[in-house]
Amino acid sequence: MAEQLIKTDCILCVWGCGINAFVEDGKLTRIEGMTEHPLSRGVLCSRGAALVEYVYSPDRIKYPMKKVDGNWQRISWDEALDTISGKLGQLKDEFEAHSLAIFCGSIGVENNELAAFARRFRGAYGTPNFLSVESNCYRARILAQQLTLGTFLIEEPGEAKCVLLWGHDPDNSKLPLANTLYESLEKGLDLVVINPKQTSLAKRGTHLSIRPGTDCALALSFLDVIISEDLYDKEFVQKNTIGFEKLAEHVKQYSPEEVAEITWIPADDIRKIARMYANAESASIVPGTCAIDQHLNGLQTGRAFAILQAVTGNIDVPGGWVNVPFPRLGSLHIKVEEEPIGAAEHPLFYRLWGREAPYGQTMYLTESILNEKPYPIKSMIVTGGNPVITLPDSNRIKQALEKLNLLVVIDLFMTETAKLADIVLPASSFVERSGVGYVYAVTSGMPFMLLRKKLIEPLYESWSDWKFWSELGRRMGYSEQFPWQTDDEIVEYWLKTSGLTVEQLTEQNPEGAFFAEKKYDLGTRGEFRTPSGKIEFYSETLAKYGYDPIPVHVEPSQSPTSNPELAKEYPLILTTGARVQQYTHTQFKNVPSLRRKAPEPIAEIHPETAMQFDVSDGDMIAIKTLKGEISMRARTTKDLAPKLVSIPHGWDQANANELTALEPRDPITGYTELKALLCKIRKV
Ligand SMILES: Nc1nc2c(c(=O)[nH]1)N[C@H]1C(S)=C(S)[C@@H](COP(=O)(O)OP(=O)(O)OC[C@H]3O[C@@H](n4cnc5c(=O)[nH]c(N)nc54)[C@H](O)[C@@H]3O)O[C@H]1N2
Ligand SMILES: Nc1nc2c(c(=O)[nH]1)N[C@H]1C(S)=C(S)[C@@H](COP(=O)(O)OP(=O)(O)OC[C@H]3O[C@@H](n4cnc5c(=O)[nH]c(N)nc54)[C@H](O)[C@@H]3O)O[C@H]1N2
Ligand code: SF4
Ligand SMILES: [Mo]
Repeated sequence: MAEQLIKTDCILCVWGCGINAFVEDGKLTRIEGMTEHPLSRGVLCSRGAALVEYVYSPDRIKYPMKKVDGNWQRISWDEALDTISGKLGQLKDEFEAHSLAIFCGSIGVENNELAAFARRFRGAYGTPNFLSVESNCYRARILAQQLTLGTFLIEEPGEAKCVLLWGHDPDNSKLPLANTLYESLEKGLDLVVINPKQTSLAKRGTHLSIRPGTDCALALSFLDVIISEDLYDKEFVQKNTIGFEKLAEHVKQYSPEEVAEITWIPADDIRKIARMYANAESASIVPGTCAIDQHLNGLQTGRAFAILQAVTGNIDVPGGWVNVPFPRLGSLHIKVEEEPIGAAEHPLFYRLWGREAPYGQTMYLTESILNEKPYPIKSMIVTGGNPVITLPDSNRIKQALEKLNLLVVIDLFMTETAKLADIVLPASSFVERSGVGYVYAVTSGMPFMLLRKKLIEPLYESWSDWKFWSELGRRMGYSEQFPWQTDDEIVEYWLKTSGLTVEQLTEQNPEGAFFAEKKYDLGTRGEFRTPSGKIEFYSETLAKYGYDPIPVHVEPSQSPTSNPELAKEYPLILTTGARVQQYTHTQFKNVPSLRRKAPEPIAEIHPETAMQFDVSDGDMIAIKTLKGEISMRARTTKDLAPKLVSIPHGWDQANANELTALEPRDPITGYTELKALLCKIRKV
């Protein structure tokens, strides 16, 4: 049969770049970037380019297996589903529905056919404990904006005259954005990169080398300069905001001189950038996807960013933060009244003004499994995630998962988490099922959607996640909740309410289509979905719950300032999880073309710092925190600020999360500290 071209998208990471896929005799033969895709415009990163290699990897899990006396035994899907449903029924009788936790990894985010189905099963079974990576990723940013602006807005860097790229290295983590910024630089964009590392983009703009975990102080100092020098948008502030006087008074304590001490950024640079940002015709702060949030006061930093955008009038104007509609897809939601774990400790994380988050706070999982607080979690199903490596304090997570009465993992590969399971199930990859791709076009400012087409039949005995959840649901008596039998039926159900049809997205617009227009009218309408109807610089809601109503700088729990005693023994600052283009978290280490490009995890340090510790470029070093010690090869680079160590996450042999802890947590969101800890190093 002749080669067939199918237009679809890549979700080897969250950005959903457009691809032209070529299929011949039921096999995916090759892919190329799809030029019509508005976000990626024909470019693929190295992972996308390795898609075929990934799909046909010999390491795929090929059939369901159960663990018998520590060894894997092949079983049928029937036996697997019977065992799981039998056990879940028993545990529900004995320990109530809430004893089941479902953990959905980052793969669930762009992947409705995985996450929405897992969540539906959670509703049918009746457990509130649907947990995910959003306990440490992205949710804080949504909440910060909702608290301040009432709505989650999206930055529009492609249109902006000035961009503050804050804790973000899109060359590695979001290639489509990096490409947009390089193009804008050619057209005169004022780019400021706020990062302890001088990234490739930082070399093309102004670089502010910041001490990790002090971003809120810098944002507040920008506000001090902008307000005291009268550079703010008076008309916008007067019409649309409340609490400006209190804010103006509050930020006086963050003068550039004071904040220079905190952030290690010279006061003159703080003034210069504050002026540049405020005076720009249009400006967007583009925060890292998690780098700013994984601190003790990440939520408040997010609020400070929203306040900066509002004070300068960069709200819902081209190049500012804009209101992008989400598509209306058929809902799979089933309500569960009971609150999930973590909701009691972080009430706003779970529910704000009646708006419910989809997830509980995963950082409370080990409390529940190991200490049975507030009740025991006894069983867990993990889908699209590898929490043993990606959650903080891996050793404790591992200990908890080992104690479960039932652990089921559905994945393509035998991950460190899968190795702990009682039953492992083979998942199909996204090219073996249909889906709807929109999340990351929308969160990149484009109301754009495409049909993710099934390219090939599921390999081996693998199943799509939606099929697993549906079959398990039916087996447990939830047939009514799981009526869908085929990929086509599901996609049709989703699109029914969206304004776009399956036919349109396969025949007329296989490359995808815009489903709405941006209006840029929030500011002129002056309607913000907060209790006051205005943008809230001062938050009564936060005050009511005992949190700071206006953002304040909070030192990382381990820092030379907050804990000088500890800093004597652990004198370096450790930041974890800077992205590497070849890998998505723990994934793709087994894809040869990618592994060749990035064969091992690398710890970056400044040459002067290396010298102090008698370390040379290329040496193996041990990195030690209060929590543990791991070893990696050191690379010395003047790009990284001195006194820092920057390591990647996602490697099982040198697992960054053996160095991190589940406590302390951001009081509002429950996020943990992954980006600013104290450590020491030695040559091994
Ligand atoms: N290749 C690849 N791409 C990915 C992913 C992946 O695993 N691999 N993961 C995806 C996911 S789920 C996410 S959440 C995003 C993550 O996306 P981001 O959080 O934006 O991560 P990076 O782009 O690596 O940028 C983080 C930068 O922050 C800097 N940094 C570290 N600590 C601090 C700090 O305290 N303050 C400031 N200002 N800067 C700091 C680091 O030097 C680094 O350059 O990436 C997504 N894209
Ligand atoms: N120290 C430190 N830790 C971090 C971070 C950090 O910066 N520093 N970043 C955090 C962030 S932001 C995130 S988002 C998390 C990510 O954490 P995870 O989501 O747990 O990480 P992944 O390695 O992407 O795990 C995804 C798993 O899903 C599998 N998979 C892929 N496709 C499918 C599918 O279609 N179906 C099924 N069932 N499985 C599939 C993959 O094989 C892989 O095993 O890591 C967090 N951990
Ligand atoms: S950035 Fe790379 S891995 Fe992510 S969707 Fe695009 S091509 Fe795929
Ligand atoms: Mo993430």
